[in-house]
Amino acid sequence: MNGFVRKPQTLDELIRSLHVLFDDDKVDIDEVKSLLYAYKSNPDEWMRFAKFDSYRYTRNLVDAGNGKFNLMILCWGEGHGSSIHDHTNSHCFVKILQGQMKETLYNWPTKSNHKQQLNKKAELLYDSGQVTYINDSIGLHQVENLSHSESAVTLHLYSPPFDQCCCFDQRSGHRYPVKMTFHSKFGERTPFTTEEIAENN
Ligand code: CSS
Ligand code: FE2
Repeated sequence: MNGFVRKPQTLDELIRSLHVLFDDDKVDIDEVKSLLYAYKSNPDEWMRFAKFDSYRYTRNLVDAGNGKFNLMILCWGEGHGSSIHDHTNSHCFVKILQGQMKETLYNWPTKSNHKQQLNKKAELLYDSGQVTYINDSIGLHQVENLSHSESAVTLHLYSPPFDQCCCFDQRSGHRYPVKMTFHSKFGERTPFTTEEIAENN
C-alpha cells in the first residue's frame, strides 16, 4: 500500500480493506488508523452486532480477520468501564461508533515487589468518529463510558488476536490475568459461560 486509503462506504467494505492491509505481515499503524477513521459510522450496518448487557460492557466479534486480527464491537451501558489492562503485545485500535468514551492512560508498574500506586499519565475524551491506538509500549489504559444517560458503542481491532490480558489494581499495582470472552460472535449470542451463570445467580 502507498499510504492512500480508499474511503470505505460500508462496514463490509471496511472489513474487506482491513483484510487487504493485514494480509501483509507488517502493520502500518497510521494506515489502519486512517482506514478506520474514514469509515462513517452507520448504525444500520453494525446494529446486529451491538448486544448490550445491563451489568457490564460486552465484547461482540464481528470478523476474525483470517487469523491476523479480531474486529469486534464493544457495547458500553451507562457508567460501564473496563479495568486497567494491557494488550498482550498486540496492536489495539479503537473507533468510537456512538457516544463518548474516556481513556485513562497509566504507566506500567516498575519492576518491584513493593506495593505501588499506578502512575496516571493522561486522561483523554473521544467523541463519535474518533480513532485511538495503544500498545504495551505506550502503557496501560482504562476505558469508560462516563455518561449516565447515553450508551456507547466502539469498534476494536486487535492484531494479533488475543483472548487473555493482564488487569491491574490502581492502588497497589497488583496484576492479575483475565480471560476475555465474547458475548456474541457474528451477530449470534454465544452460550453462557460458567462464570456468567455464577454471576447471574
Ligand atoms: N481491551 C478491552 C477493551 S478496552 S481497548 C477489551 O477488549 O475488552
Ligand atoms: Fe484496551
